[in-house]
Amino acid sequence: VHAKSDEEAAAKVAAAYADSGGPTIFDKIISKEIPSTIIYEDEKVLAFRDINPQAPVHVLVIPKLRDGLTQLGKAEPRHEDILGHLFYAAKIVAEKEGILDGFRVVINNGPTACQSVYHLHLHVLGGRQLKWPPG
Ligand code: D5M
Repeated sequence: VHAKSDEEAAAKVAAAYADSGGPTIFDKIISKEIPSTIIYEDEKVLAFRDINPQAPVHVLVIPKLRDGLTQLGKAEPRHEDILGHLFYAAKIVAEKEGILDGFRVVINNGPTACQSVYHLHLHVLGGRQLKWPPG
């Protein structure tokens, strides 16, 4: 019961912040004000370990420039290149982490999907048998 109300409370907070376009914790990760374990980086994207891993490998891939991409649902034609770049970076991460044979890429979009950080990010998950469907 507690877990459920905690989840509901978190979803409410997330909903309030959703799409506000304000800064997020990922800005500080990009600027390296907050430390992270970086798995891959280039001029456009950063990939780092999730602080709350849901699998032995759990890496987030984010655009360094958010450019309005608080969530996938805000994507516009101008974002096509960065969206492709993010997916290719997810493949590089899977390769580096040795999970190319089985991994999952997830994007949570909006409070109903439990998105908590409003800076687009791909979750790359693997290193164990993954179940389907996810919760
Ligand atoms: O996923 C947001 C993810 O961001 C969630 O899995 C935790 C992760 N997170 C939050 N803060 C940090 C820091 N400081 N380092 C690494 N990972 C972090 P969502 O899809 O929005 O729920």
